[in-house]
Amino acid sequence: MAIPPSANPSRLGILGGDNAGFPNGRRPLDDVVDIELRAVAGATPFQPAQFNDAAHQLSDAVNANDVPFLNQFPFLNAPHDYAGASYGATGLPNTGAGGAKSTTRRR
Ligand SMILES: [Ca+2]
Repeated sequence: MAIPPSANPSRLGILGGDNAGFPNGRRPLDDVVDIELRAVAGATPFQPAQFNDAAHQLSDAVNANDVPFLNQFPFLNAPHDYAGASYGATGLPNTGAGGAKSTTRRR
């Protein structure tokens, strides 16, 4: 018997009260890092998500993609063009948001 899709999906899957999510399958919006961090620390779906213990607070502080999903197949947006990016002092590509935008392209 399949689990029906959730009308209100939670990025925390079963830990967020959404049985249609990870680990009962994996949707693109599922935050598998946060779910696994919390599960390894002892969080279970039998404790309400609002249960205020350390296991339910663990996170990698990334709660969503930085680009939206597409409305049609393949649903996942194109990856960032790191090959053509210039890099800042942090080692991350300059995106123009909050940093100096460069028009330099590597070849
Ligand atoms: Ca996360």
